[in-house]
Amino acid sequence: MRSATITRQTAETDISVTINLDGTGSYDNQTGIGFFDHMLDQLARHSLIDMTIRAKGDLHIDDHHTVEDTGIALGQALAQALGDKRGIVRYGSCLLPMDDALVRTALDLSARPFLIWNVDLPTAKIGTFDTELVREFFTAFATQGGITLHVDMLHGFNSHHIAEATFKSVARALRQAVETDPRKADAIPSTKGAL
Ligand SMILES: [Mn+2]
Repeated sequence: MRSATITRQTAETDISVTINLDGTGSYDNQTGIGFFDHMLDQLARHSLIDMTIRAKGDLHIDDHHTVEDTGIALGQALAQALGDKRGIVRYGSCLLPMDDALVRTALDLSARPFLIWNVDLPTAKIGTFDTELVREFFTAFATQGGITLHVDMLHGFNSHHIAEATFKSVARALRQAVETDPRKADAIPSTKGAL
């Protein structure tokens, strides 16, 4: 079973993340930020990665530390659960529509963190949630997860739909990339022999 638990404590946040890459997409995510929980639930549901997250952060300041640090812990959990990446498909992509929003993700579980983010969220807030934190989350997740992550918005005018489409699109791409390749289950998918 490819799973991992990460606990991370700082003066700003106290976070635990447990994931299972070979799951069914079950989730129990509680960060104290309603919209963010909704997004993390989408990430689990559409990647088929089981996900349990507890985050207690300094929300009296704002949501920034909690969202960023959850991204860090989730990225670390992904990297740990992948181990030496033997047998994985490695690459994934997804073109995902949600009403007005159309978002394209291409990713490589390369151990070379890189985020290309061409997503324009037209409002500063979704409810009480700062929309700029969507990018902060994926920056932290890609950096700690060792993901080359390209996310491009092709259309969209509703911030909730656009944000949700980014999480679903990344989730679907991730689902492909973490899958075990039945034709190469014993090999690390790189001509270098290491990822
Ligand atoms: Mn929604």
